[in-house]
Amino acid sequence: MLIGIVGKPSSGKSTFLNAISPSSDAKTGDYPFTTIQPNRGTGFLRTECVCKEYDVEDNPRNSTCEDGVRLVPFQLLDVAGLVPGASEGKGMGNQFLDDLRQANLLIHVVDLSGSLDSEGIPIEKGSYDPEQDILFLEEEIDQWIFNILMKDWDRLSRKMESQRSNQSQIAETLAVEKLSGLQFTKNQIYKAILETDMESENPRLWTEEDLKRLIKRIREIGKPIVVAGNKIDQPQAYENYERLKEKYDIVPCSALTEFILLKKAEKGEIKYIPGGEKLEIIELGNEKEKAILDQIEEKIIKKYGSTGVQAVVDHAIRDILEMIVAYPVEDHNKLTDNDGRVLPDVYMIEKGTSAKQFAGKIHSDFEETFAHGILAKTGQRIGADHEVENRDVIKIVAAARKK
Ligand SMILES: Nc1nc2c(ncn2[C@@H]2O[C@H](COP(=O)(O)OP(=O)(O)OP(=O)(O)O)[C@@H](O)[C@H]2O)c(=O)[nH]1
Ligand SMILES: [Mg+2]
Repeated sequence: MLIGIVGKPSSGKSTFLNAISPSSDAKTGDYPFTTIQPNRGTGFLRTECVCKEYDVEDNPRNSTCEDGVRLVPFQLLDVAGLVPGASEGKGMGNQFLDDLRQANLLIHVVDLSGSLDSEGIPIEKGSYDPEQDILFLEEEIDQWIFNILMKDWDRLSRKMESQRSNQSQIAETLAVEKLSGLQFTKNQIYKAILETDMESENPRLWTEEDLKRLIKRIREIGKPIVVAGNKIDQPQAYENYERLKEKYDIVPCSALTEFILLKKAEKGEIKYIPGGEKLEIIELGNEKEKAILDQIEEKIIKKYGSTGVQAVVDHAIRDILEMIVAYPVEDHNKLTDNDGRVLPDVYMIEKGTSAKQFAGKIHSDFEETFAHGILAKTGQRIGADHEVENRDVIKIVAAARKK
């Protein structure tokens, strides 16, 4: 799974990446376009591991387990800043968004303190309304997708007209010929077509306005945007958050604070679990340092519950993408793979995934050869359509491969 990090210059995208991905060391700076080439990273979803429930010592392979917390990795991509008019070539343009074709979701990092203009240039603190960023970024992303769809639209719409395609076939054609590279599936496109009042059944008669509404809906379904209200450590951010949270789904955060805490924990100065609700000061360093940490505790952790960075990711993966986790094993009694590793792997899957689809995630051959599954908890046999539940441990039994 890939999550893209987008936003205007200097909103804190690279800082956010560094705060969420321990292996990342992306360059950050208080001037626009610090990032030009995309930075990659790995983030982790923190889930309660099943090892405690089964009372086993696990031996993870595709993930890690720390004190009963299973860290499930996912990929992150931090790209160059986006400014209004990017789709017409302003700023760095939006060509670099092509790197985000594979993204399942976008995190929009917004400067909630309102201290940067729309192009990321520092201005008087609190003088910019962050709502503008939420609106323009959606427009630019939609325009990017629109431009991809419009390349060759004449030919494609004529083809669908001549084939007298129905809505399901239109969705199929759009998916296969245009939008699958952007991770949009036929089902998502079909849903969007049904939910959007198109002027005509015939795509060639769709107006530009129709197409824009359709794209917006496809994007909302297939590449949702989660707003990370960043820089809550700054003045005015709280007021902006209180005002905007009524209207938008925003998770308040301070990427810089999370990053500072992680570094201090690495040095052993504090005890801090990433995304944690509390920090424990071990070595005080000096009084000034202690005062900074006290401020962080008082003004951020106590006020907002955490620095919010992990909360953004949790909200994105659990609530918006509706991902759950499940553990495949070879031996459902010992919970091991063929090499005797206990609970080696865990997979993030969409809620509603069937046992057969889950099998296909583990190994593409498995979806075809799926015979049945066995639930470790009960020993119950499950069929292809059985819906996998969060934290299930499952043995997949494959039939001999069809020739
Ligand atoms: N106070 C405060 N500053 C932050 C926070 N997050 C990032 N910054 C600062 O904002 C500036 C820009 O951060 P970057 O992470 O480089 O921003 P960016 O969005 O990657 O910028 P570009 O790569 O230029 O598009 C840096 O000086 C960061 O230290 C935050 O949560 N609070
Ligand atoms: Mg950057």
